[in-house]
Amino acid sequence: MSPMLAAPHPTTLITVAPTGAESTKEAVPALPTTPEELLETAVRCEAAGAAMIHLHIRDAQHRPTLDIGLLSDSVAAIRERTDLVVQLSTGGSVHDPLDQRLRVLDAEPDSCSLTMGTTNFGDDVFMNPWPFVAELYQLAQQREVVPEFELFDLGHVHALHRLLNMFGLPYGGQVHCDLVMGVPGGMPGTADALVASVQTLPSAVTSWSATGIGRTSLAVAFASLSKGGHLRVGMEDTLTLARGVPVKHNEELVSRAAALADLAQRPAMSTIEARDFLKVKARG
Ligand code: KMH
Ligand code: ZN
Repeated sequence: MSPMLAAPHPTTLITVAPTGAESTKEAVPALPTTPEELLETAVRCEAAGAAMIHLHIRDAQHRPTLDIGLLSDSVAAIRERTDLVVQLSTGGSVHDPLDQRLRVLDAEPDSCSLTMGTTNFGDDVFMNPWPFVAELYQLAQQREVVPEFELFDLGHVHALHRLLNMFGLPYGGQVHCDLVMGVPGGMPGTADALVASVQTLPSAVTSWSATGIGRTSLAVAFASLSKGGHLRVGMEDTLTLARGVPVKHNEELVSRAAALADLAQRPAMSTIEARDFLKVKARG
């Protein structure tokens, strides 16, 4: 007898990661870095089908910052103008100290990213030592913030097993992961690597998305949809729509993801559904 195929979720959670910490405004003028640009981006991406925003913010000089006042202002502004699930990056930039990254939760987001291990990151190192991961996770549980586990490598999947075994489920009881694929130093952005990761996810995982860096974006999106996963897109990860065609606005990447989700007959999830799907806390 052939094994039962689990039905994929009928809709697709689309997360937009509009800015990141790596590209400079000088090199990429279309990158949303000011509060006004971020807000406009959030509104347009929600209309195009995004239900969650993964947020890195910049200071007045367009440099990455973890300033709590600025983070709190961004969270409040996006909550006021959209119904997007607001996820703050706790990864920050490769230069951010661990104690500042822990303090991101003071800005009271709905969700926070939580990377499951140290990884080479181009010429840099993205530091996520185990004690930091464990502390951030327990802080997210206490603050009732839903983590999204960022998995850059197969070893990170193994670390997620360890974390859940040691500290139990996150706030809300759902376990949502994001495969970040194609980072130079992490796993490649291929269907084979995606399948290998998904096959070893802990049984407690209730949903996962995937994003492919740079040119791996489409291959990863197709692989994710065909394996029943969700999508993350945005200029944090991808700056071109095709070879030589720069992204002019994050909305283009979200619209393309929504079109792929439609083709897969799993249309974009609404923000209302996403809040229930991820079991984020109702905040004022
Ligand atoms: N900027 C990278 C070093 C996250 O947001 O949590 C880390 C990153 C992951 O973007
Ligand atoms: Zn990020």
